[in-house]
Amino acid sequence: MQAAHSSPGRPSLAQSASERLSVRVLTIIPTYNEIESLPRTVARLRAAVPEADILVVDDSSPDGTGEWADDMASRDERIHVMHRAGKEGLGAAYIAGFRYALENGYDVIVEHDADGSHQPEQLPRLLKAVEDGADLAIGSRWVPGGKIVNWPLSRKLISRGGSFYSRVMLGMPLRDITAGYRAYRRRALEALDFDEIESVGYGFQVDMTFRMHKLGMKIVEVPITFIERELGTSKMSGDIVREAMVNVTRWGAGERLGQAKRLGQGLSERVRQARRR
Ligand SMILES: Nc1nc2c(ncn2[C@@H]2O[C@H](COP(=O)(O)OP(=O)(O)O)[C@@H](O)[C@H]2O)c(=O)[nH]1
Ligand SMILES: [Mg+2]
Repeated sequence: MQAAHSSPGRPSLAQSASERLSVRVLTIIPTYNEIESLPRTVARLRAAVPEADILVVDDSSPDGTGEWADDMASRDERIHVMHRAGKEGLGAAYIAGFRYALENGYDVIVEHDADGSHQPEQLPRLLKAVEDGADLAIGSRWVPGGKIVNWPLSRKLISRGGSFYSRVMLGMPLRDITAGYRAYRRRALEALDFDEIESVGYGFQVDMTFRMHKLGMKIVEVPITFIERELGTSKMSGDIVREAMVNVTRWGAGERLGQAKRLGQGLSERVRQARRR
């Protein structure tokens, strides 16, 4: 299933662009009870971006998702599976996937939900943004051209409100800070200390974005159409939203305190200099 022009294991980002630099892409799909959705997502990904490898990170789903993935992996060398002992949240699953990606020499690492919300057919847009220089490409619902299908107003308000609050508190000029459809350049993940990232759920995405921002990484938002799942159930909960809000407030306050301290130090330094004169 590999484009004829690319050397083994070194496909290009965009299928058609033989002249482009060859890179290895890993799409990480965290799963917990996604037996109804994962098969279709994997099939669509393999069709849309055949040169990208897939890593399913399953937290011992009781519904057999992990076994299904094992079966697929035994028949397709581009599919890999990581089994974790129990449900530890999306953030922990992604961090395990990131470590695997770095250890195995991938150049671009993608976050992709199993439930059909992220469309594999739009992945080339994210890869293109990385190819064009982004360290982090965010599939964004809240930039012009971005859309959400099948969300009630209440959930749209939580998403927009969460991004707005994060943007103001953390001082990041981004529209969709909680988005989960993303592509990272290898060096962006290499710059992180994964042990410091504790959050689950949306907080994990905000935490990652904020760290990228502080590291001076180039972050680009690419419009996507997000489609709410039709099968299976969401693992989103009030707790996850609350945790994200508490963390953003804490991080934002930490930033302001740091700024105030630096300002204070600068001022006292200037007073000292003035006295010396
Ligand atoms: N491995 C793992 N995957 C998870 C966990 N929680 C959620 N996921 C997966 O993360 C993706 C997004 O979760 P979802 O429930 O759809 O959250 P929502 O899109 O915010 O409603 C899906 O592929 C889930 O199966 C978890 O604790 N462990
Ligand atoms: Mg979902």
